[in-house]
Formats: sequence, C-alpha cells, structure tokens
Amino acid sequence: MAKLIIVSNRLPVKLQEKEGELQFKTSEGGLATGLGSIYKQDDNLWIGWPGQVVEEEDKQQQVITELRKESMSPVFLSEAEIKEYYEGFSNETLWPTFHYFTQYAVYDQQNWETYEKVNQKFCDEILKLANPDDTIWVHDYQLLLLPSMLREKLPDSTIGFFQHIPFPSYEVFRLLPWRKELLEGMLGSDLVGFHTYDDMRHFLSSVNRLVGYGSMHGWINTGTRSLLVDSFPMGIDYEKYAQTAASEEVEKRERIYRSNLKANKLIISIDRLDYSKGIPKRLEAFEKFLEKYPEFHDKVTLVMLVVPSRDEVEKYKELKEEVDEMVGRINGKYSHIDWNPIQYFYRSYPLETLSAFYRMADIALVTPMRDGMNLVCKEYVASKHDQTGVLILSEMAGASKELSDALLINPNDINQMVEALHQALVMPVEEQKIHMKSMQESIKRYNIHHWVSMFMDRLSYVKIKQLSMATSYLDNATFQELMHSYASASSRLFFLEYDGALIDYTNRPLMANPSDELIELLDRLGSDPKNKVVVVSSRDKDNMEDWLGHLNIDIIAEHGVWIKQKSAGWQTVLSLMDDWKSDIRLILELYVDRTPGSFIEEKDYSLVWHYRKVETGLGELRARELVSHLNFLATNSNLQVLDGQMAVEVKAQEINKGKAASYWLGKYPHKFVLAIGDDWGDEDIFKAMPREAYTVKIGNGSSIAKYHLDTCQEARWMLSKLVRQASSEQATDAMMTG
Ligand code: GDG
Repeated sequence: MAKLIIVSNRLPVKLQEKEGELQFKTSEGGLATGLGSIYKQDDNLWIGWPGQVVEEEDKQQQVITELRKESMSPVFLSEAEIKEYYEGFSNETLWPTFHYFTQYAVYDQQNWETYEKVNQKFCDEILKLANPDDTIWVHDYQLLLLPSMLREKLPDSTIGFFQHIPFPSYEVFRLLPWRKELLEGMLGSDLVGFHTYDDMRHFLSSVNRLVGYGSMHGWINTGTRSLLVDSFPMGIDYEKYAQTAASEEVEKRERIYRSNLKANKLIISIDRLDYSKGIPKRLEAFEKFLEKYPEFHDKVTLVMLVVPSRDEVEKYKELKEEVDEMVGRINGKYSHIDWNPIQYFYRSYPLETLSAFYRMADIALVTPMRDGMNLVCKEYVASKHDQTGVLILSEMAGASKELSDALLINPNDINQMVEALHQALVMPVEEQKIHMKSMQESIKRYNIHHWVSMFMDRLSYVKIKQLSMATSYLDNATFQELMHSYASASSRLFFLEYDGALIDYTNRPLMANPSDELIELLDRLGSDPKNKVVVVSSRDKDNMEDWLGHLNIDIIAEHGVWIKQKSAGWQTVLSLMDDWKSDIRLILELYVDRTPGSFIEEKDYSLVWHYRKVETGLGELRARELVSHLNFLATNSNLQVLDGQMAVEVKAQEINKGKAASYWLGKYPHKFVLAIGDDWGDEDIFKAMPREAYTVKIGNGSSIAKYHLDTCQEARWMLSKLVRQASSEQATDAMMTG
C-alpha cells in the first residue's frame, strides 16, 4: 500500500539521555500536532534528525528501533554537519536572506557543500524506506535541494514541498551565490506551497528570471514536467488551544499569576529569540508608550516570554545581550517596589502556562519584522474564550493577510505601535468582542487539519492533472515499433517543425541556423526515394530558402502562406489581402516605442512583435497588454493573434500549418507518417494527421500528439537512426541483388 512520508529537518520529538536511558520528548509545535494525526496511521512515516548527535552504532540502532515503534525514522547528523548545514547554511545564510536581513547573511562555500551533502544524506535515508508510488512531503528551508534529488531516483513519485518561512522578492533572493541550484532543487516537487500569495509570487518571479521558466496560474512547465505553486496559510489546532484555555487547571494558574501581578492590564508577547521577531523595536515602542502615557504606569505590565533558540549562532548571542540590556534599562528607569513594567522570562514553558498567559492577556503584542505565518497570534485568539482582548499584529507576518480584524502595524513605525497600544488599552469591550469573534471564526475554520487536507488534496489534483496533460514518452518499445513500420512502408511522409523540434531556440532567430550535421541528416532523409520530407516553419520563405533551399526536401514557411515543393519551387496557396498590415503596424510601433529592445518583423502575410531582448518581466507584461489589445481589434476581422515564444504574431486566420500539411497528405501516398512539433501552432499539424500517424511533441506540455520527447537532440537522434537503418537495408539489398 502506498504510504505518506513526512520529511523535516527535525523529528516531532527530541531525543534526550537521562542517566544512560534514551528518552523522547514530544514537541508541542503546530506541525507535529497537525501531522500527528496522519503520520501514525497505516505505514506512514516521519523522517528527520532526532535532535541529538548519536555516534555509537549500537546506540543508533537502539534509536532506530525505538523510533520505528512510533512511526519515525532518524537521519543521524554529525557535530560538523549540524554546525555547517544547520547552524551555518540554513540559519546564517538562508534564514537571514529569506527574512530580508541580508546584512546578516554569511556566504560560505564549505557550509554550502555540507548543505548539499546533508540533503543527499536525507535523500539516501528516504530511498531506503520509500517505494516508487509513495507520497513524500518535504518541509522547509533546510531541505530545498531534496525534492530534485528524490525526483532523480523516483521519477514518478508524488513529492510535495512546503516552505514555512517567507520567500523573499527576487531582488533579495538573487543575492545568494547558489540561487539557481536552490530553485532547481525545489522544482523537483509536484506541488510547492507557501503561506501567502506574496511568497508564491516572489518564488515564481525568481524561477522565471533565474531558471527561465514562465508560469500560468501557478503552473510551471520545465519542458519535461509540470508542477504547481500555490499558497496554503497554515492554521493551528484550534480545539486544543480553546479547550486548554477553558480547562480548570489553566483557570487555576491564571488566578495564581494574577495575584502576583499588581497591574490590572496585561500585554503578552511570546517568541523564539530571533532577530526576525522584532523584539528590540517592540521594547523601544513600549518604552516610548510609558514615556508618552504616564497615566498607565502601575497599571500595565508587559509579560515577555522569550524562548531560547539557536544560541550557538553569533547573531543570536548578540541579540540576547541587546534584549537583556534594554529590559534592564526600561525596568531600571520605571519600576518601583511593587510594579515592574516588564516581566521578562528567557525560557520555555509548558503549554498550560502559555495558555494561562494567553487567557489573561488584555493585549497580544506580535510585532515581527518578518514572519512566514506566526502561530502565536492565532493561539492567542483561540484561547480568548470570553472573546475579549485585542491583537496588535505586524503587517509583516503572513497571519496579517487573514487577520484583518487585528490592529495592524508596521514594526518599523514606533509611533504607530505606541498609538496602537493606547488604542488597544482604551478599546471598549463590545468593540473588542466584535473583532475577536470574527478572528475566531476564521481561525477555527482554517485550522491545522484543514491546512493538511488542502495541501494533500491539491497534491493529488496535481498528479491527476499531470496525467491528463501528459503525452506518453516515446519509449524504446514504441521506437522499435516505429522503426519497424518505417522499414516496411513503401511511402513515407515527414512533417518536421524547424524551430523547437529540429533545433533549439536561440535569443536571436537568425542564430538558429542549421548545423552541418542537421543539413546532412535532412539531406539523407530526403534523398531516400521512398521519403517525402517537409520542414515546417513560421519563419519567412527567404530565410528558409537560404538555409535549406538546396536540399532534397519540401518546405512550409510562414505558417503555411508559402509552400515549396522541390520540383516546383515556391508558391503561395492563398491569394491573400494584406491591406490590414498598415493599421496593425501602427499599433506594434507604439509598443516598440514603449518597450526598449523590442522590434517588428514583417513577413509576407504576417507581422511579428518580438520581445526576446526586452528586460525580463517588462516584455511579458507588454506582450499580455498587446495580445488583449490585438484580440479586441481582431474580433470582427479575419485576423488571428498568436502568443508565441517571446513574440506576438498577427496573421490572416485562414493560414495555418495544418492546412498546408493537408496539401501533402492529399497529394502523396503515405504508408508511414511522422510529424514532430513543439509549440501550440504545431497542434494544427497534429490535428491534420491521419489516425495511424506518429505524432511527437518536444517537451511534455499538453498536446494532442500521441507521444513526446524531451529535447530536439532526441528528435534528431531518432531521425538519424531511421536514416542509418535505411542505409544498412539498402546495403543488404545491394549485396543480395549483386
Ligand atoms: C516557523 C515560521 C511559521 C513558543 N514558546 C513556547 C512555545 N512556543 C510555540 C508557540 C508556537 C510556536 O512555538 C512558535 O511558532 P511561530 O509560528 O510563532 O514561529 P516559528 O517558530 O519561527 O515558526 C513561522 C511557523 O514556522 C509555522 O509554519 O508560522 O512564521 O518562522 O506554536 O506556541 N510552546 C511551548 N512553550 C513555550 O515556551 N510549549
């Protein structure tokens, strides 16, 4: 039975050793709770680092056995790997870059190499346990290379990837020396998920600019496969937080804490110690608040829980010192015998304590500089069973996109935070309840279980969609059958698209001239008396004549406006009017004026606006605009607008390559037909082909072709095999007759 394998840097438990005994402490994290309900089912598994270095082999074996009982499997990492892969590359390179703290980013080649090595180590461990039909769900920025490593070994498996931290804008992401490798690693997935639409947008833009793949409604086509990018805002286990907060135990704790705090208004803040969480700016704002609103002295306390995190990393040590110093200074300035403005705790607490703080807090002050989502603010809302309380939330947290009922602030705007604190403290209870109720409804509905099922449903949808879009790969068995049918046919017809099927696209159309090898291949194929070879192109006839005119082949140029039979020379199949050109040219010229690098090409019966030399992004934007402009004009005319490879072409509707191809099919006998094309204009050729024809698309996008190949090289290789087979048969015939 196919199983689900969850992979994350850390397992949802932490290995501990007490008096020589191995113990596993379960993690309270949202991910562990959300996925806990599924990883323990059936044969499902969770693979990750157990949180401690285990070197001795017998101890490793013991850990493996114990974890397997709980549906987990460890990836053991050495001290050096933790330092370079986790603390180094993950937390000193990717974390600061993805959170827009580029000034903190360290670019270290050794760390990068270890990051690659450890991703490979995860891959190897997974391969020991995975079957080809399993679903693998990889989590977060420590494992960006893993999806492609897995794809290479398990080409048909289902691979999902979710990133829990933000994906930065292209301008920031491009700073990374290993940016392309990282993106290519992620592109091995079938589904890439982020918390917000902005993260998804930034990722698509980086893929476009750095790897060269465009996207349509979140779908990326790599030429060999399609994958989807989408946003899935992560939720919390709502019932768990709501029920814990309503429990007797937590109520009791609240009573105890309240009696110890003199102030009657409580502000809570809870974070890991991390510069992305905006702790110093928050303290600065609180200090300014105390200065501006002295009437709140004695009445307000900020309870600040800071959970130790990554304390081996230098920047975190510095931050700890900064926070300690600020708290000391503010308390030193304002506190007196029975009031401390800040109660600061640098440690972690059990869930019940956390819950009591959420429950009693009048305000939650959540002000990260950047946060993928931020679960603390959602947990606070879920814990407010009487629906009082105010959430002050940074607009830089992913959660702000959902929680528009919070008081949203910019964490760099100290004055705005001061005023938000004041507004929250004086907000009437009725108003608090309106906002809290609305946020609770949303968080309750979009909870962690909803998040898991949305992601998994979408992943299944991607696999179904991929199947419906894909043509079968022209595998060896089909190729043998094709060779056989070629050999036994007395008459054969070939339709071969020039650009994209016989030869790769280049930045400049005139640079895609045929190599000597291609010329020889076409000539030999065309010289076989049983063969009729037609090279098809949207290029103009003079260009095709220059390059291929001397060969023993026929040509379709300009989408079928011009055809050439070797015996008869060039002729046009239609007597077309081209009086539309002057009006359309005026429009195209307007776009050339507005778009440096673009240019117009005039063919006999079409006009083309090229944007391959235009700044990436701008060209696509203008092309969309131009296509909709031209489509509007073309509605009542017989013009057709083609949105092609870095070009927009306008031509008369009655011209298409399929019609031209039908001309040959009607005129010549054809016991064997092979058509090879690459873009959507070639679909007209495939449509015109008889049922028994071999139709082959280059690339695995959606097509009515029966088969696909991945590259032009593969197409040329196939043709050369046919040529060679034919010549060896001729040699045998000659021997027999001689
Ligand atoms: C990353 C992204 C994204 C905190 N102190 C204690 C404690 N916690 C729990 C909280 C909360 C979790 O830790 C913190 O989650 P956040 O979402 O706030 O932040 P990150 O740890 O940075 O998480 C973030 C998240 O991944 C999920 O995708 O939202 O943006 O940075 O659940 O309650 N739990 C206990 N004691 C503590 O002292 N028990």
